Parts: sequence; C-alpha cells; structure tokens
Amino acid sequence: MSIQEVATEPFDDQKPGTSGLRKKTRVFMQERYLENFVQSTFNAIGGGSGKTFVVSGDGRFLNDTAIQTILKMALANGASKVIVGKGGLLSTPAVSHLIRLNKTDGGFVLSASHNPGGIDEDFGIKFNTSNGGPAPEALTEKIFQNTKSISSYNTSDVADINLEIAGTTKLEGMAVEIIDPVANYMELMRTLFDFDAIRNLFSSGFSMRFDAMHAITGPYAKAILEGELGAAEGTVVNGIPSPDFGGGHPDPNPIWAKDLMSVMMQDDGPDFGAASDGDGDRNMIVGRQAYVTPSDSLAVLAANAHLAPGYAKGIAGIARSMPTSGAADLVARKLGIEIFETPTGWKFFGNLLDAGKVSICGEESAGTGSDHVREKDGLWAVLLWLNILAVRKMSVADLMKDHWATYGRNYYSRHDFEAVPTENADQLMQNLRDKQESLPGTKIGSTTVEFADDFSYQDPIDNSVSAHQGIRIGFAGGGRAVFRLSGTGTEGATLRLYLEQYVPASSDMSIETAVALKEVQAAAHEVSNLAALLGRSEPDVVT
Ligand code: G16
Repeated sequence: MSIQEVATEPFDDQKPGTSGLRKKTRVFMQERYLENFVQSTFNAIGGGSGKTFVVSGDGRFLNDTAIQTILKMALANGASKVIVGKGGLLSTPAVSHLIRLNKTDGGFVLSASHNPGGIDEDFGIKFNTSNGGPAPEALTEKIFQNTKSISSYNTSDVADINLEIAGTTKLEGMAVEIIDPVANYMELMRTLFDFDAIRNLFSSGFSMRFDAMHAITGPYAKAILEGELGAAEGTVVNGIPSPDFGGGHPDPNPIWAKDLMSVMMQDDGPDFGAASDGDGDRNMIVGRQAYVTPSDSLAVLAANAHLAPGYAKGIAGIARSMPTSGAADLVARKLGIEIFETPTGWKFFGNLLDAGKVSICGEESAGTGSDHVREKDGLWAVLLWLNILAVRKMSVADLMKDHWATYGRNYYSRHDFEAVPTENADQLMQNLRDKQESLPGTKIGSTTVEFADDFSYQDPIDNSVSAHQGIRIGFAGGGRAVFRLSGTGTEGATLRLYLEQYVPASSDMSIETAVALKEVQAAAHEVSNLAALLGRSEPDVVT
C-alpha cells in the first residue's frame, strides 16, 4: 500500500449551500471533484491525523464509490478509525447519533436530501462536526476558501472495502468498522418514547401507513414500526432504498408523497400517515383527512412533548427557522419558555441545543428534531406523534382542532418558483431589500405593511452574525410574507414565497388555506412585482 499526494487544481463552484455541497451527480463524477472537497475539509479541521469519523449516505447513485474514495483519503490523511453503516447506508440523524455516541471527530454525510437521485440527478456531501451537527458557517466558509486554493490531495491505493459485511477491518493503520445502520438508533428511540404505549395503540387496531419513498428510512421504519412496535406488516411502503428513489423525488410533502396523501384522504383511510425523505431527516405528518403543516407539527410536538418519557420534565425552549410560522411561538409563550427565530438551516440550531437553551427545533421545510441528536430527525417526529396519540387517545384531526381552539391557527403555505434565471431572482430580492425600510405604513391592496426587514441573526452563544437571510414583511391583521432564495437547489434559482395568516382561536377554523391566505398572497405579489420579474405568477410547487 502506498500513500500518494496527488496534484490537483481548484474548481470554482464548491461553495457549500444551506446543507453542504449539492450538485448534479455528473459534476461530482468529474475527476478530482469529490477529492478536492474532502481534502479541503480535512485541511479545514486541522488534518485527519489520529481522528475518527463516521462516513455513510442515503444510498443514492454514487454513494458506494464516494465512500470508497473517502475511506482511502481518510487513511492517507492519517485517520485512526472510520465507522460506516452496512451497505454504506445511514440516515442523517443516525450519523449524528453515531458521531455523538462514539465521540468521533465528525462525519461525512453523502446525500442531496430530498433532491432526486441518479446519474442525471443530484448528489451531495456535508461535513458534520463532533457535536453531531452540520458544520457551522465559519467552518463551511473555511472549507470553501480551501477549495479555491487546493493544489494536492492525499489518497492511498488500498483495495475497496466490502461494505456489506459487518465487523472491523484494518486498513493499514486505520480501522474500518461496518455496523448495523439501525441498531444504535433504535436504542436511542427506546430511551425517548413509551414503546409499550405505542405497542398498545397498534394492538388496539390503530392503522398507519409510512411511505419511505424508496429512501433511507425504509429499513429503520420496518425494524422499529413493524418489528418492534407491532404495526401491521405492510405499514411501511416503498421501504427498500434505491439509488434513484424509484425515479421520484424523495421529498415528503403533499406533492411528492401524492400516493400517501390520496390514501389518507379517503373516508376509510388509515388513522395515521407519515413519510420521510432521501436521507431520513425530514418528515410529513398526515391524519385521516387531516394534513398537518410542518409548522403546526412543530407546535403540536412542543405543546405535547412532556407526554413522552424523554421530555417528561418539560422542554427548555423552542427554536424555529425564520420562515416557519409563528405557531410554535404561541406554545412557547403559554409554556413560559424561550422561542428563538434562526435563519434557515439546521446548523443554526446547533449552538442553542449544545447550550441547553432549546430542546425542540423545527422548520417549515418538514424538519423537526430535538436535543437527542444535532440533525432534524424524520422518524423521531413520527414516533413522538405516535406517543402523543397513544396518550391523548384522539384522532389527528381532533388533536389539531383542539390545538387551534387553544392557540388560534397560523394558516400557512409555501410557494416555490423553481429554476428561475438567477439574475431575475436576485433582482426581485434586491428590489425588496432596497425598499424594505420605506414599506411600513404603506397600503398594499387591501392591507397595510406593519413591518419589513432583511432578516439578520446574531447567534446568542458565539455572537456570529448571519445577515441577508430573507425579507420578512408583516401585514396588519396577522399576515406575513417572507421572500427567500433556496440554498439547496442545483438548477438556476428557486424563489420561495412563504405565506402566513394568523386567525385567533375564536374564529372560524374551517376556511380553506388558500382562501385564508388570499389577501397576503396578493399583497406579496404586488409588493415584489413578482409576475413582471419572473414572467409568471403561478408557483411550480405549493406545499
Ligand atoms: C436543508 C437544511 C434545512 C433547511 C433546508 C432549506 O434541508 O438541512 O435545515 O431548512 O435545507 O432548504 P432551502 O434552502 O432549499 O429552502 P435538507 O433536508 O435539504 O438537508
């Protein structure tokens, strides 16, 4: 075996986005592309010498090849041990847990999350630090700077490791431990939830459908829901991870999880439905004829978390990303705990969780999680919902009605305008930035602007500032519109328009979401001149 220092040249497009580096798979297949990024990461963390890492992915096309590349580079960079899920598979929350459990120096997650997979679709890589969470901005920036000046990378000529056989292999000075992807994660879930109560719920005839979307949560859901908790066989559908996710988008929302939605909307549909994404960190929750928005799900979980053993002492605080609705704020107020509004990206929750300031976090983009790991966790959310339903003994629809009757309802919807020419999207954002200061007091359509800003966040723990995180516009009467450019797309720009309308508990809660949001939507379009700038006014995806 020999270690080689291979000469390389920088690529000019390796800036990590909201969640690591995401590109078309063929971009990653270019010679030296992955190697440059991995070496830039090793260099940014002070080298790999004597360090331990977790390396795995969601099984999408290129997963195995990328793992072999990283193992050879880890060896050449002096790592002492790498833990890999059998078959190269681990969900993102499971990686986070393993980093923490084994006190490793970090981990590489290979995934493009909810983006489709395949040779002509998307691939991605993200580095998580020793707290189990995505690298903070200071580190991703350092990695990016390194990618611009890299001149060589280290690798070795050892043979590929067989990832299918559990056990430890010695690669010269480095141990490679192949482990069961599910076992440790299931043990963690057992410490948080009342498995007996959930088992009783299923044995009482409670029915469920979990759509794993041909992605990583299949094996986890099968083992936990059907194997351990006694859900009927066949509860988990699309449960075998495939490199192209069955040709679909593994994105758990009513658009991409359409089959699940239509089953759940039937009169005799299952009691409870859920789906998770490519790498298992996102979730969708739906009851019989009752879709729960991610923002509402966060609020319900926070309000009822104490019913699960892991949170029986109550929660310390809640954090939500800025575009997420204010439903969780109302829960925090009632519980007398702090609520934090952070920029989009799970990495912004890390410091708050580490400092014990918050126990539960969530995002409108279908992510919820807690201090048990440092990633959002799709199956965790599903299990907490099941625990709550087992204790409260009511349907999802009734639970939502009860929640809104207590707190009022934050009607919410996200409109995505995809593959927009970057300059048009930038122009729209710049125009809003230029005029936001003069907006308060302006009448727009049938409403009036109460506040407007370009969201800036100062981390309360390390005081770092993240500016330009999206334009927030608040309207009279509880409406809010947020404009933001996606940081996870791989084609042109995606403009996200987030719409929210609060209605107090005494109001009629049966109005349709689109109707409740009509006024704020019209005002948002008018204030941004959206139709003229984008050349269309209909979004591609409404969730
Ligand atoms: C990633 C981050 C999330 C974030 C989302 C936003 O999700 O992990 O914290 O909410 O991106 O995406 P965008 O910038 O496109 O709005 P994931 O599931 O893709 O890793």
